[in-house]
Amino acid sequence: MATVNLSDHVNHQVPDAKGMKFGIVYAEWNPEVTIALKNGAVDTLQKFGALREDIHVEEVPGTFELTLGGQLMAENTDVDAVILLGCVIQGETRHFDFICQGVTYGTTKLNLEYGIPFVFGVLTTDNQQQALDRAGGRLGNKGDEAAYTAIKMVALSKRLNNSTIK
Ligand code: DLZ
Repeated sequence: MATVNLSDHVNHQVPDAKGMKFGIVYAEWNPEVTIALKNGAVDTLQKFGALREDIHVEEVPGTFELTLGGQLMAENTDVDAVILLGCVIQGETRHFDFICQGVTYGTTKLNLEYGIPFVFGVLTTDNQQQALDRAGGRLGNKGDEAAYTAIKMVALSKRLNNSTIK
Protein backbone atom coordinates (compact mmCIF):
# COMPACT_ATOMS: atom_id res chain seq x y z
CA MET A 1 0.00 0.00 0.00
CA ALA A 2 1.53 3.32 -1.09
CA THR A 3 0.38 6.84 -0.34
CA VAL A 4 -0.28 9.49 -2.96
CA ASN A 5 -1.34 13.11 -2.70
CA LEU A 6 -3.66 14.00 -5.55
CA SER A 7 -4.96 17.24 -4.14
CA ASP A 8 -4.04 19.67 -1.41
CA HIS A 9 -6.39 18.02 1.03
CA VAL A 10 -6.19 14.26 0.96
CA ASN A 11 -3.50 11.61 1.25
CA HIS A 12 -4.85 8.55 -0.51
CA GLN A 13 -3.83 4.99 0.27
CA VAL A 14 -3.15 3.17 -2.98
CA PRO A 15 -3.25 -0.65 -3.14
CA ASP A 16 -0.62 -2.62 -5.07
CA ALA A 17 -1.78 -2.80 -8.71
CA LYS A 18 0.43 -5.78 -9.62
CA GLY A 19 -1.68 -8.44 -11.32
CA MET A 20 -4.51 -6.01 -12.11
CA LYS A 21 -5.42 -5.53 -15.77
CA PHE A 22 -6.52 -2.19 -17.16
CA GLY A 23 -8.02 -0.87 -20.37
CA ILE A 24 -7.54 2.75 -21.37
CA VAL A 25 -9.68 4.30 -24.11
CA TYR A 26 -8.82 7.86 -25.08
CA ALA A 27 -10.28 10.30 -27.58
CA GLU A 28 -8.33 11.73 -30.51
CA TRP A 29 -10.00 15.15 -30.29
CA ASN A 30 -7.75 17.68 -28.52
CA PRO A 31 -4.75 15.32 -28.71
CA GLU A 32 -2.32 17.66 -26.92
CA VAL A 33 -4.56 17.15 -23.88
CA THR A 34 -5.77 13.56 -24.26
CA ILE A 35 -2.35 12.09 -25.02
CA ALA A 36 -1.00 13.75 -21.87
CA LEU A 37 -3.91 12.28 -19.89
CA LYS A 38 -3.25 8.85 -21.38
CA ASN A 39 0.49 9.01 -20.65
CA GLY A 40 -0.22 10.14 -17.09
CA ALA A 41 -2.62 7.25 -16.56
CA VAL A 42 -0.18 4.66 -17.95
CA ASP A 43 2.69 6.04 -15.82
CA THR A 44 0.59 6.08 -12.67
CA LEU A 45 -0.72 2.54 -13.14
CA GLN A 46 2.87 1.35 -13.55
CA LYS A 47 4.08 3.46 -10.64
CA PHE A 48 1.70 1.54 -8.38
CA GLY A 49 2.71 -1.88 -9.67
CA ALA A 50 0.74 -2.63 -12.85
CA LEU A 51 2.78 -4.26 -15.61
CA ARG A 52 2.87 -2.48 -18.98
CA GLU A 53 1.65 -5.64 -20.71
CA ASP A 54 -1.42 -5.59 -18.46
CA ILE A 55 -2.43 -2.13 -19.74
CA HIS A 56 -4.37 -2.23 -23.01
CA VAL A 57 -4.64 1.17 -24.74
CA GLU A 58 -7.05 2.01 -27.58
CA GLU A 59 -8.11 5.30 -29.19
CA VAL A 60 -11.50 6.44 -30.49
CA PRO A 61 -12.31 9.50 -32.65
CA GLY A 62 -14.01 11.67 -30.03
CA THR A 63 -15.26 11.77 -26.47
CA PHE A 64 -18.73 10.77 -27.65
CA GLU A 65 -17.26 7.41 -28.79
CA LEU A 66 -15.64 6.67 -25.41
CA THR A 67 -18.58 4.70 -24.08
CA LEU A 68 -18.79 2.32 -27.02
CA GLY A 69 -15.00 2.01 -26.99
CA GLY A 70 -15.20 1.14 -23.29
CA GLN A 71 -17.94 -1.40 -23.90
CA LEU A 72 -15.92 -3.07 -26.68
CA MET A 73 -12.91 -3.15 -24.37
CA ALA A 74 -14.94 -4.82 -21.60
CA GLU A 75 -16.53 -7.35 -23.93
CA ASN A 76 -13.39 -8.38 -25.79
CA THR A 77 -10.61 -8.32 -23.20
CA ASP A 78 -10.20 -9.55 -19.62
CA VAL A 79 -9.45 -6.14 -18.10
CA ASP A 80 -10.48 -5.47 -14.48
CA ALA A 81 -11.35 -1.82 -15.16
CA VAL A 82 -11.55 0.63 -18.06
CA ILE A 83 -10.35 4.23 -17.92
CA LEU A 84 -12.08 6.62 -20.33
CA LEU A 85 -10.11 9.76 -21.19
CA GLY A 86 -11.32 12.69 -23.24
CA CYS A 87 -11.45 16.46 -23.41
CA VAL A 88 -14.45 18.52 -24.45
CA ILE A 89 -13.87 22.23 -24.88
CA GLN A 90 -16.78 24.66 -24.95
CA GLY A 91 -17.39 26.11 -28.42
CA GLU A 92 -19.98 28.43 -29.92
CA THR A 93 -22.64 25.75 -30.36
CA ARG A 94 -24.43 23.37 -28.02
CA HIS A 95 -22.34 20.43 -29.19
CA PHE A 96 -20.41 20.60 -25.92
CA ASP A 97 -23.58 19.95 -23.89
CA PHE A 98 -24.66 16.99 -25.97
CA ILE A 99 -21.25 15.31 -25.92
CA CYS A 100 -20.88 15.82 -22.16
CA GLN A 101 -24.40 14.55 -21.52
CA GLY A 102 -23.88 11.51 -23.75
CA VAL A 103 -20.56 10.45 -22.25
CA THR A 104 -21.68 11.04 -18.66
CA TYR A 105 -24.87 9.04 -19.08
CA GLY A 106 -23.07 6.36 -21.10
CA THR A 107 -20.34 5.92 -18.50
CA THR A 108 -22.83 5.67 -15.66
CA LYS A 109 -24.75 3.03 -17.62
CA LEU A 110 -21.59 1.02 -18.28
CA ASN A 111 -20.71 1.10 -14.58
CA LEU A 112 -24.11 -0.25 -13.63
CA GLU A 113 -24.47 -2.82 -16.40
CA TYR A 114 -21.02 -4.42 -16.42
CA GLY A 115 -19.31 -6.06 -13.50
CA ILE A 116 -16.22 -3.84 -13.73
CA PRO A 117 -15.51 -0.16 -13.04
CA PHE A 118 -15.41 2.42 -15.84
CA VAL A 119 -13.55 5.52 -14.71
CA PHE A 120 -14.74 8.91 -15.97
CA GLY A 121 -11.61 10.81 -17.01
CA VAL A 122 -13.14 13.46 -19.23
CA LEU A 123 -12.15 17.11 -18.95
CA THR A 124 -15.00 19.52 -19.71
CA THR A 125 -13.55 23.00 -19.89
CA ASP A 126 -14.27 26.51 -21.12
CA ASN A 127 -11.00 26.77 -23.05
CA GLN A 128 -7.85 24.92 -24.00
CA GLN A 129 -5.72 26.47 -21.25
CA GLN A 130 -7.99 25.09 -18.53
CA ALA A 131 -7.60 21.66 -20.10
CA LEU A 132 -3.80 21.91 -20.39
CA ASP A 133 -3.63 23.02 -16.75
CA ARG A 134 -5.25 19.68 -15.83
CA ALA A 135 -3.29 17.50 -18.24
CA GLY A 136 0.16 17.72 -16.72
CA GLY A 137 0.11 21.49 -16.18
CA ARG A 138 -0.16 23.60 -13.04
CA LEU A 139 -3.16 21.69 -11.67
CA GLY A 140 -1.73 18.21 -12.07
CA ASN A 141 -2.83 15.48 -14.42
CA LYS A 142 -6.38 14.10 -14.29
CA GLY A 143 -5.06 10.99 -16.05
CA ASP A 144 -3.12 10.21 -12.84
CA GLU A 145 -6.30 10.61 -10.80
CA ALA A 146 -8.24 8.37 -13.15
CA ALA A 147 -5.55 5.69 -12.81
CA TYR A 148 -5.64 5.97 -9.04
CA THR A 149 -9.44 5.64 -9.10
CA ALA A 150 -9.23 2.56 -11.30
CA ILE A 151 -6.77 0.86 -8.94
CA LYS A 152 -8.94 1.66 -5.90
CA MET A 153 -12.11 0.39 -7.56
CA VAL A 154 -10.49 -2.85 -8.74
CA ALA A 155 -9.16 -3.43 -5.22
CA LEU A 156 -12.65 -2.79 -3.79
CA SER A 157 -14.21 -5.18 -6.27
CA LYS A 158 -11.68 -7.93 -5.50
CA ARG A 159 -12.08 -7.38 -1.75
CA LEU A 160 -15.87 -7.68 -1.88
CA ASN A 161 -15.74 -10.64 -4.26
CA ASN A 162 -13.53 -12.43 -1.74
CA SER A 163 -15.62 -11.41 1.24
CA THR A 164 -16.72 -14.24 3.48
CA ILE A 165 -19.79 -12.24 4.56
CA LYS A 166 -22.19 -13.20 1.78
C1 DLZ B 1 -17.81 17.21 -32.87
C2 DLZ B 1 -16.97 17.44 -31.67
C3 DLZ B 1 -16.80 18.73 -31.13
C4 DLZ B 1 -17.46 19.93 -31.72
N1 DLZ B 1 -16.03 18.96 -30.07
C5 DLZ B 1 -15.40 17.90 -29.49
C6 DLZ B 1 -14.57 18.11 -28.35
O1 DLZ B 1 -14.35 19.22 -27.86
N2 DLZ B 1 -13.99 17.01 -27.78
C7 DLZ B 1 -14.18 15.74 -28.28
O2 DLZ B 1 -13.63 14.79 -27.71
N3 DLZ B 1 -14.94 15.54 -29.36
C8 DLZ B 1 -15.55 16.56 -29.98
N4 DLZ B 1 -16.32 16.36 -31.06
C9 DLZ B 1 -16.42 14.98 -31.65
C10 DLZ B 1 -17.46 14.07 -30.96
O3 DLZ B 1 -16.98 13.59 -29.72
C11 DLZ B 1 -17.74 12.83 -31.85
O4 DLZ B 1 -16.53 12.22 -32.21
C12 DLZ B 1 -18.50 13.21 -33.13
O5 DLZ B 1 -19.68 13.91 -32.84
C13 DLZ B 1 -18.86 11.92 -33.94
O6 DLZ B 1 -19.73 11.08 -33.19
